Amino acid sequence: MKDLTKRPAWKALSAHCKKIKPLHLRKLFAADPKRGQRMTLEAAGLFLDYSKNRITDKTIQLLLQLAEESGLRERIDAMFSGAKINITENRAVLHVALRAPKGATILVDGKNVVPEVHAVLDKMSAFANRVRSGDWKGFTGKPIKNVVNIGIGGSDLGPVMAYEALKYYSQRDLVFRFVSNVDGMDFVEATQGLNPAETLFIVSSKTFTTMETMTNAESARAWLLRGLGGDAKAVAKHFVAVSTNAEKVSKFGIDTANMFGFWDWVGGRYSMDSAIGLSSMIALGPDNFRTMLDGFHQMDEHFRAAPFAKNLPVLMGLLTLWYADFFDAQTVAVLPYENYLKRFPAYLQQLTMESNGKSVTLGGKPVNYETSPIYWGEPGTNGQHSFYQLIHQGTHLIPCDFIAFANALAPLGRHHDILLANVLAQSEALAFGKTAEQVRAEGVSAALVPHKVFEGNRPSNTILADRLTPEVLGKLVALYEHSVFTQGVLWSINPFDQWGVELGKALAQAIIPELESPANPKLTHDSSTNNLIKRYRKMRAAV
Ligand code: G6Q
Repeated sequence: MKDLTKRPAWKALSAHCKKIKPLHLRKLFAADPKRGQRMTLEAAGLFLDYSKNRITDKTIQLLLQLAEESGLRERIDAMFSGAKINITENRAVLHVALRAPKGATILVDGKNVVPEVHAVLDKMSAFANRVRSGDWKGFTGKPIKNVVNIGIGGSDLGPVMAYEALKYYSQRDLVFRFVSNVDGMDFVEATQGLNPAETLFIVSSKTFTTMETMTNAESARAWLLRGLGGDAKAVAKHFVAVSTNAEKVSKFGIDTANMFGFWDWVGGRYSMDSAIGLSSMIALGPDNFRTMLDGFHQMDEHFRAAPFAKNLPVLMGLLTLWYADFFDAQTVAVLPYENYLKRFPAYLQQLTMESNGKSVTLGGKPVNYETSPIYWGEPGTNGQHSFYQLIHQGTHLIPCDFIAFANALAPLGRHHDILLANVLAQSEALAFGKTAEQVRAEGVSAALVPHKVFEGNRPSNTILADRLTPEVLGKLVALYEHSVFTQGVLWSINPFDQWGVELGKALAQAIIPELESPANPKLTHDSSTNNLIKRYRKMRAAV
């Protein structure tokens, strides 16, 4: 296959974007009164309005052509069929198998993995029900009241996001806390006020070697034993593990009967619907968890089967590439108008940037185009009183994804109409702005006119769903997962490894003894790092 920038559609897009850039959305809408109805797509219950993008039908046609020329169809089929598309780690990439219905067949190395997936789901369900009903007792015979998930990265961000997003459905007499950071205060705060006799720790770690998680798990064990009189037998009643590494789990002292497994074909950032979601399942109950999986699966099927022109994740992925590569847009803002989605942007940051923050192709050659933009965001309306100023009048072009729901989970007076009026107003303001003539017509003094002009022509997508249910959350996450996949395929990069996180980890291992050594260690770093180590050793209080 030709390099991306040599493909005919890329060349055509390079020429085409020169024609699009001077066009204002005001003109595009004026020229086509049906644009707002036409440039929409509904799939699996999610409605996407992409009309407020700086595109024409020709743009979409060329982007779709680029997808074809990039072999997207074959890559999708390869992923769904269990091919080892994570070539730098020689692994299949099968998060879609985690939500495949019972009876489906997905082969990895000739073995159908779907029955194993359902066996783990059943085991999780039985355990979740025991904790939820009070049947699972702690070491002193008391039921569990507090569930603390210990994990980091993919073993934390998904569970935290899902718990926050679906808190409305959670069992309210259970307390859920999440510890991720190796900063000891994270652990201290997460266990603040908890009774060890009523606390269950879920140690979530695919490898069971991650420094942060193991450090926190050791502190949790010490905290528990301190609280329960020191009998090591207590560990079995208060610790369960989610991991692929049975040996390490058992070494830690957790009975492997209380271990919930997953597989090397589940990437960390694609694992919230595996056993890594155990805390979510305890919070929501097995039925809600399975409904969430069904939502994921509906989007998977749409992605797999829908023609590209009607394919939600494909279209969103292509639009992201359009701005990143042809408009030099460096970021994408994700702006959910749903407070429960407050951790969704943080979750997406890992999904998007750890996946596509790459600068070499699958073949190991440096890319000569931009890859993943920076994702960021906060829920509306809060962001409107903060960083939206820059999106409206700053010098950066920031494509926005607005996410809104037609119905509140628990309607409260006029709140929801007011909330929705705001999200609609923001995309309108960004697209159409306000001209100097309009500002002057309001009687604004000449000196102030330039300050009050809104240039507009700032692109956005609006995703509208019925209400934030477990099923809809599954669809939303799968939508972004597959949009990220689409981008990765077009950029010819591997979205499923993360070698970029290794160097810092290794250097930290070398620095730890240099900070802890009682004698003055011989430092061989650069002069800045050496000096900072010396400073730290001088400044820190004796422990
Ligand atoms: C995600 C990454 C990374 C991983 C964490 C935790 O895709 O691989 O964020 O999830 O480093 O790893 P463990 O689950 O092995 O502790």
